[in-house]
Amino acid sequence: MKTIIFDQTSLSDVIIIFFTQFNHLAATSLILAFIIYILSKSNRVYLLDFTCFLAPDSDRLPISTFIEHTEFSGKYNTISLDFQRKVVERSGIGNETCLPPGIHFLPFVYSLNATMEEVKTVFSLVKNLMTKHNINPRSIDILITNCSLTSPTPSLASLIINKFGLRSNVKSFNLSGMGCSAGILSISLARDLLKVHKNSLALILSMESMSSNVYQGNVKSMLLANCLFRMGGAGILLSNKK
Ligand SMILES: *[C@@H]1O[C@H](CO)[C@@H](O)[C@H](O)[C@H]1NC(C)=O
Ligand SMILES: *[C@@H]1O[C@H](CO)[C@@H](O)[C@H](O)[C@H]1NC(C)=O
Ligand SMILES: *[C@@H]1O[C@H](CO)[C@@H](O)[C@H](O)[C@H]1NC(C)=O
Ligand SMILES: CC(=O)N[C@H]1CO[C@H](CO)[C@@H](O)[C@@H]1O
Repeated sequence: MKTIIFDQTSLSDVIIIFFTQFNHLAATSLILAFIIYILSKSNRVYLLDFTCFLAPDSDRLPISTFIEHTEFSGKYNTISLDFQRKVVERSGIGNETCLPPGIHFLPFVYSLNATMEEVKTVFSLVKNLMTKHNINPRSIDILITNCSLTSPTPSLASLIINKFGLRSNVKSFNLSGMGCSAGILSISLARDLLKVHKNSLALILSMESMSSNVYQGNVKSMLLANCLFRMGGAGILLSNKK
């Protein structure tokens, strides 16, 4: 038979143990509470989803057609033509890449009209993203558009607000004329805005626009853009809602 005898010293031990344990408990729950507090305060930004723009098949321009069109345009010397051919053939650009309708014409059509038609075609991805997630355009709080060179008036942001019926007090930003870096900048801008504006939904439209931006000259570094860029765009939804 086992007996537990508490003498004076062991009793005080138990009390000490109880209090140290209790301290551990208290410390643990304090740390837990602190972690929960930090988590609830932390400015997390979530990527909900994104869609990429898929141009209609009618906009496909095989490499051979592109080369032929640049030859017919009469804007380039032989060295530039050879250079473009070499780069296009080795750059990984495929025969199924797309260029806007204006570039399919001979000679190319560079009008603002053609540019706006291209922009509106790319806008279809916003609709796809909204319907995919059943998002009411009026629930968007922040809108950022990103385009390399096309900077129309009214702005791309205003065009989207009007076309899709976003709220009139949506915080909108149109980054244009910053080249490729605008894509990264627009994500970073959205993140910073979401850290300040609680419970918000941000839509980013990042797009290319080729119609009026095909370079017609003979400077090699500028010619590279003709060979590497094609129609494209992405719609990205970010949020800080839990
Ligand atoms: C594009 O099509 C041409 C002609 O059919 C072919 O010779 C060439 O290899 C194709 N290029 C690519 C990248 O698929
Ligand atoms: C210019 O805009 C009109 C009306 O939207 C359209 O019918 C026409 O095809 C456009 N022209 C070009 C070159 O894109
Ligand atoms: C932002 O726009 C530029 C210019 O159109 C483009 O080159 C870049 O790829 C875009 N960013 C993203 C992430 O698509
Ligand atoms: C250059 C440009 O288009 N700026 C516009 C960006 O978007 C804001 C808000 O829609 C407009 O006020 C600017 O004019």
